Amino acid sequence: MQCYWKLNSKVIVVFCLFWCGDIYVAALSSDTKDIGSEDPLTIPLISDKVVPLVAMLDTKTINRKIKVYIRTLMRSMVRPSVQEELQDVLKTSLREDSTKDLIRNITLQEMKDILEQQGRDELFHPVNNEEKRKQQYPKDCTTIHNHNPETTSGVHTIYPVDEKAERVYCDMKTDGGGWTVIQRRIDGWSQFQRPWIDYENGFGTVDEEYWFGNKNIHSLTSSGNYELRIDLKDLSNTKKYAVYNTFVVGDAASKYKLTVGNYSGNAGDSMAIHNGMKFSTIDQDNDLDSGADCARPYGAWWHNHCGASCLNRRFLSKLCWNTLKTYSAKTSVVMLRKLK
Ligand SMILES: [Ca+2]
Repeated sequence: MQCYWKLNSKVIVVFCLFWCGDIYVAALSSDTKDIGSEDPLTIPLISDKVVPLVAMLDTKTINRKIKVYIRTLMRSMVRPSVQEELQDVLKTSLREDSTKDLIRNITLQEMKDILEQQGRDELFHPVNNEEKRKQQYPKDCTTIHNHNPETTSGVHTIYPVDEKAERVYCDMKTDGGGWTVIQRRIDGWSQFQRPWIDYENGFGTVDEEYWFGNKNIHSLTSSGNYELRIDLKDLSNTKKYAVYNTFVVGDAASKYKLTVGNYSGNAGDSMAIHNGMKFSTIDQDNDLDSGADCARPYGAWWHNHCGASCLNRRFLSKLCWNTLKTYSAKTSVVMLRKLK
């Protein structure tokens, strides 16, 4: 092994990248495979007095540092879900009993050939093609819709937080489509009187009634500009809607604080009073009403004082949206869409 040891030089980087093919597989399967020789290395040096010197370098130290560097590099370059996919593709192409050894010893070219045969060669350059990655891991229904406007409404898989898959209902029809549904109440089938952790992570059935999860909603609305749309059916079965061109939900530390504004629609603005409020659930009273725990009678929401709007309330108590003529709503669909 030739080694020109300059810590601040790009030589090492080029070396490491060159070695990626070898290490790629090692990083996928195990950390046990050594790279290069660990024999001491002789490097000729010339001093400033033009006297030849000979230095002995302990390559074990160098190799260890390079290994750490490459592993770090690979972990930052190849996302875990891509690694899992690669392993899955390889496993389906190799005999089960010898998969482990083969994965460990397979060459870069062999792996590429297998991925190409499987039509998955895009995994080979997962972070070099951002647009492909976005299509492969759509963050929301807007991305799915933009990629293929013919996509129909229904349950799709999106990746709102990193590359963690979440099933969600996409409305590809209303006002041009591309909506990620974050809440739906239609028949009272799902229990909505739930604790903080459930509202944080989401619950329910995505093709029925559900809450998408404050973590997911925060992740989406902090990654770009989103509009919020709320579709309601009032007590006389008349459809009404409210759209907000500003909609942001803060992080867990802010108690998923709501920022909402720029209303339009025909349902009236029953959210304005909740602007700037923290989220409250039956086990976390973050509202401004010191005499009441708004989430208990009115359901989990960004309560200021109790009421005005409460679409997560017990279904039999009727959902409230007090700017409707009937004050209450029978059903609700809450969804968001990324703005251009
Ligand atoms: Ca209170």
